[in-house]
Amino acid sequence: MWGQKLERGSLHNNAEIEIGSDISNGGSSMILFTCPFGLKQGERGEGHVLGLSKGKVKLGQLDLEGALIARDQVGIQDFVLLDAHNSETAFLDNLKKRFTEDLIYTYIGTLLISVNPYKELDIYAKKQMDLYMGVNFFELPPHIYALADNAYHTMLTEANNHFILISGESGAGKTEASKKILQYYAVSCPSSTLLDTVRDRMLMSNPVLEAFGNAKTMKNDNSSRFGKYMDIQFDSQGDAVGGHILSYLLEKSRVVHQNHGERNFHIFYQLVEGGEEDLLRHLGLEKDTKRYSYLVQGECSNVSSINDKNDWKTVKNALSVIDFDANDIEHLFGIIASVLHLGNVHFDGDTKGYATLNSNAALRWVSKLLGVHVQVLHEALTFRKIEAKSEEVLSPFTVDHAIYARDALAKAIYGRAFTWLVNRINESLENKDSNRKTVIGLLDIYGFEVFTVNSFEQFCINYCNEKLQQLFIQLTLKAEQEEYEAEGIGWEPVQFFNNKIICDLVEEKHRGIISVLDEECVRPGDATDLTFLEKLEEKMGNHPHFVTHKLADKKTRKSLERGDFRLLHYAGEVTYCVVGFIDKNNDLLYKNIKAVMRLSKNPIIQQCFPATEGDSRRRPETVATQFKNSLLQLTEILTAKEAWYVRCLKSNDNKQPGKFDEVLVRHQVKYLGLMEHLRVRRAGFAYRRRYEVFLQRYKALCPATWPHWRGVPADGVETLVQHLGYQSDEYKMGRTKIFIRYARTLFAIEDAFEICKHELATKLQAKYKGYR
Ligand code: AD9
Ligand code: MG
Repeated sequence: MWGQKLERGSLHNNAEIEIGSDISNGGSSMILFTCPFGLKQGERGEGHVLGLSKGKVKLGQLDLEGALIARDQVGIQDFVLLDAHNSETAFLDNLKKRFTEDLIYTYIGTLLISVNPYKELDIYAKKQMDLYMGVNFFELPPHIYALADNAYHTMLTEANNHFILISGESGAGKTEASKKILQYYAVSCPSSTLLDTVRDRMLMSNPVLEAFGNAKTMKNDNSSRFGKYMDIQFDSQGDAVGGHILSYLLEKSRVVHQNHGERNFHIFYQLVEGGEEDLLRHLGLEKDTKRYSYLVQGECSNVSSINDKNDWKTVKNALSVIDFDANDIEHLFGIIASVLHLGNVHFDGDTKGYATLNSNAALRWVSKLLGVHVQVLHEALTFRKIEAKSEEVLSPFTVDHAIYARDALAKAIYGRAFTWLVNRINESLENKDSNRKTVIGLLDIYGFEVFTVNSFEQFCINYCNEKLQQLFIQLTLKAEQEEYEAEGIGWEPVQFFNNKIICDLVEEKHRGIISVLDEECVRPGDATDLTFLEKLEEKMGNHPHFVTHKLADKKTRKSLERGDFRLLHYAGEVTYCVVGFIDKNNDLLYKNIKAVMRLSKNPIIQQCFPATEGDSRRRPETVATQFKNSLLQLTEILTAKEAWYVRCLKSNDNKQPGKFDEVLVRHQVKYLGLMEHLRVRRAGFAYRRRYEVFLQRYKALCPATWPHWRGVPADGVETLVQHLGYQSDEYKMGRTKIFIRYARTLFAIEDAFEICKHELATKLQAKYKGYR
């Protein structure tokens, strides 16, 4: 029947269709058709077929009027079922086939691959959410909702914590995926009026954080410039009752500098373009982004895909849902406006080259909005306070120093206000009820990126992606294979590239790049970006993933500039320019500027610059080290949970709808380790449980194990699965666990369990009827 079109009306309820035997082997029971129940005439969609036995499909209650699309037109929806599972070309063909039909999702077992369509698809409406709710993973076509739903139901059944790791390079669709998951939970989980507030706030935290933490880059018009991990907390009934967000290293440098073709954070444009007249007047702003030095460097304030005016309204509304009152809003936007004014504070050199202010107007607005005295601020931006013996001496800044101090202040204000905002959102999402809670964590971090010039920020972002890839490898390829070995299950090891070597190169104590950088940052005297580079060359010169300009030709056959070094990352080569590494890693703010901020009358600034901060004599941790430690903590948070994966692929580099750039996608398939994952999945087992747990759950399905099994749990499980008629290739008995090869075997037993529960309940009801 495959490959041919059925006439309309030739299918009807409960008809049986012969299907290819490979489908029945793999456990998927899917048939695709153009006009399924629930879709309008002529609309194309995927429907599901219930029940599968011996190569025949029972169509259940679905109204299958319509024509079947031949299987080879839409590819295979789980790569585990792909015949040529070792062939990268077959893998790509399948992705492409599906992509061309707007089927952007494909599974490898329970891992979801998503290919960015760069166009709106009608697959995220309420009707699709309803369709996926509570349905077993492989019963419906692949979808981000299926993954979200499965994580949710597993969490409820097993009462444990989960996380969804969304990865892929910049612009691949991570943030969109994470929003879809959150929306799914918000709409699909049980509801009550009280909880609606929490739910709305969780949803509304997105536009706010995106406004303050996302920006247009050359890769993505809405690129995340911070990392975000969000726990969604559920109570034992499955209600979403609260949330908590952890944010990681915001790219603050963007506040004061943007490369050509890029923008500052969205919020600045939203405020200037969308802000109400009264508000703008109050903040001293003009309705013209070109007036502000911090907004014009990229020369692209207008972006066709972005509507700043509308987004402003969304953000204002979202802030009110998150419980910001008029005062908060006034103070928060006072800070945003003060940053814009600060950028317009310019300096001239006097005869000795010292900085003088060339106009007072901008500075007066800064001082008004931040609630600090204008003279004190003026002094802090043009003089440095040096403590000499018991005296304090004022030393004048050169113009360069003054600009440096001004920019450092702008970055500090924005960065700290962002942290304040995250904390404030967390307060509004907090659930104070101490009931038992389980969580699903959503990780959406900036993706791997390579620009023409790459700096400290790209170094941190790409290091972070190395860490996530390492986590993926550890949890899937490595742990999976080690478990088979430990359980004594016969196993042919799958070779894969382990990027631990690159993680070590960056983060190893005393020896990694971050350590070398930190050493240069504290070295008194003449440390510069170039001396840092020399130290790197000295220490890492021979490392297979590090390239200096001296060795560039030999290792990668591409030459390097003197001030550059190159890392051979898991996802490709990146050349980093060392200029700014030391400064950005130190992230110092002059003491007297901090002191001025501590006197601020703006309540948010007061919280951002607490009085206690100045007390410590200890040198604060550097930016890279703080980041490294926060990633370490994140890894610990994640490894304590059960993992689900969404691997996002970028379809092309031009943000073009429907274009599938094969070379680009092939590269991503390769470095993400998808082929290796498929190999492990195919040869491996979809499900495993400790004997005790398995027996406890399913013992009612076999008279010999119900209500109690009086022997060794492994024997009980063997008796149980024999009773259920498992074939020898369907499962393996390990040392402590049973391993089940196919998801369908598991679903069958779950279905049987549900029926059995129901029968038991009915019997019990009948038995006790007379007692009521
Ligand atoms: V970055 O690392 O933060 O720079 P992301 O987060 O991976 O990157 P994002 O989710 O922002 O990428 O997606 C980029 C753009 O692709 C979006 O703005 C959409 O225009 C487009 N996109 C991504 N996913 C989808 C989708 N499922 N449907 C339609 C999509 N468009
Ligand atoms: Mg993103």
